[in-house]
Amino acid sequence: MKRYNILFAFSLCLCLLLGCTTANAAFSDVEPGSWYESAVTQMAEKQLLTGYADGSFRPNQTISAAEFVAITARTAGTTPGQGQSGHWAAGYLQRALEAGWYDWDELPPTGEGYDQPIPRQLAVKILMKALLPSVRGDYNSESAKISDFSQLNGRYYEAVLAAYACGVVQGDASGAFRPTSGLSRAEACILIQRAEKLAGEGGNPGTPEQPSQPDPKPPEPVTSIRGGVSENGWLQVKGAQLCNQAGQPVALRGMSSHGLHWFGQFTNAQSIQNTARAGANVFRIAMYTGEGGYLSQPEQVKRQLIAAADAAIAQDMYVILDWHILSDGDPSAHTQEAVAFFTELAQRYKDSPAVLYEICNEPNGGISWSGNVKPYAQQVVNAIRAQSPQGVILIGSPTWSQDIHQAAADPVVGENLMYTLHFYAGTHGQDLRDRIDAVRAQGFAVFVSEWGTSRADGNGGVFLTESAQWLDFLDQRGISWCNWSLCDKNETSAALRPGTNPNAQWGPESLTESGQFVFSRFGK
Ligand code: IDC
Repeated sequence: MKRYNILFAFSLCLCLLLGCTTANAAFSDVEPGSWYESAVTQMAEKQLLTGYADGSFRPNQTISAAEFVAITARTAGTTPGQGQSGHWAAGYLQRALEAGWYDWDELPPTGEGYDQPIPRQLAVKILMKALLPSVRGDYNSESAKISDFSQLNGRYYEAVLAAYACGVVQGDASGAFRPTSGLSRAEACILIQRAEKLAGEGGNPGTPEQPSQPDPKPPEPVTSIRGGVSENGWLQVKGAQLCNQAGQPVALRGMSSHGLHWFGQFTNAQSIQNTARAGANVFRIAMYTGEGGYLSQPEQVKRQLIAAADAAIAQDMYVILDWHILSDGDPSAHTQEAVAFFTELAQRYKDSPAVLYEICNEPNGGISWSGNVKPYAQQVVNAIRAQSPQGVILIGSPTWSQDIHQAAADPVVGENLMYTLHFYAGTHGQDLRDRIDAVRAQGFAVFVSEWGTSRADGNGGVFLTESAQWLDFLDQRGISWCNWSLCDKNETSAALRPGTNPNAQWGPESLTESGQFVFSRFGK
């Protein structure tokens, strides 16, 4: 007994002498008094992080995506789900993906990026979504703090601006954020701890000068006219609102086809009539350009498109001709083909008030609005206008038609133009809704020409609660939409059950869970 007392007294003295605590003694390489010591120690005590088997923490090592997400998830109190790969952190990553902290393409659930360094912009997005989802930063004041703001991908603007506004991120001595570099394990701990502290305080609303910036006030509900072409005539864009010929707000709601060259059977007269009978007043024809679509077999695919458009017009529906770029993410790579195509189609349909032109489904990849999409859009708009003076034209934007704020900052010149915003209810939420409000407040019109009840990969879920929240938001603003997609593919976003007959009338048994929900929302 005596011996233990002596030992205890000895180690206590030693600890007092060295100023050590029990927890940092747990990591051989966490230096007492270092800038990160207390963050690491406290987080270890709370079991939010662990070190390595050899007793080290490796504070200077670049943190991997899996490590970052796991620590953030534990900090947020998230319990691991059922991972899709055997990776140690797959359960946390699955939960984070489901919660919409990141998109599937940023960290595919197959796991190949899990052990790679996480880029700072993605880390900040995950952190803000997980712990401080309601914080916003003012674009002008916060972007001015970031010397390399131009390096930041538009997809991360909101999260990074918010993180600067509330002080989670402070930038380095030169004011740079270095969005695509990694961050050390020590740095990550500091960021996560700062965010946790703010979250505990109820979330810091933003910069001190504008402490209580309220969320943009939802507009008064728009009473929008439904009905088809015979009732509404030529459409026109007045400010942020799509209106009918008489100038009343109008809302189009309907289905998008899947790829015309893959699931063209569901663009026939009977299928389109089935959706019209359920109350849809618009049909979108998704004509893939890549992936074996129009650019590979133009005549055949164009014939199919015209047949589908005529079938929709015969049902008194509006119809969207969609130049469906996807794997071919840069629209300006095929400007000539698009100009020729839209010139021909706009000439053909110049007297039909039913036709809307969607000129680039979803620009993506290493492209920019001002460098690629806008120059393309301006040329195609001009080509359409040479034939059709007033047909409504829908324009996509980078990041799979999410960067409408970039378009609003540098808009295409012309009348009756709308910007498309695409969302998937299992992936996208409030930040995109806020973006819609911000862009509309600037006077630009938004058309949701594609959305899904699933995750952004067309699968997962279905997310009907989130979908209903989205549709209520759109209804309230009189924003038009088309749902992805009218096909029987075995994926949750598909509206039809596998094997559905395109030549028969459909009952509820023909529709998937997604299809039943969407058809019930056309608003007959
Ligand atoms: C998906 C389809 C899927 C197909 C894939 C690639 O649902 O069956 O294999 O495209 O062609 C989009 C695109 C849309 C995608 C959809 C879901 O506009 O073509 O369809 N999505 O991933 N943008 C976001 C999601």
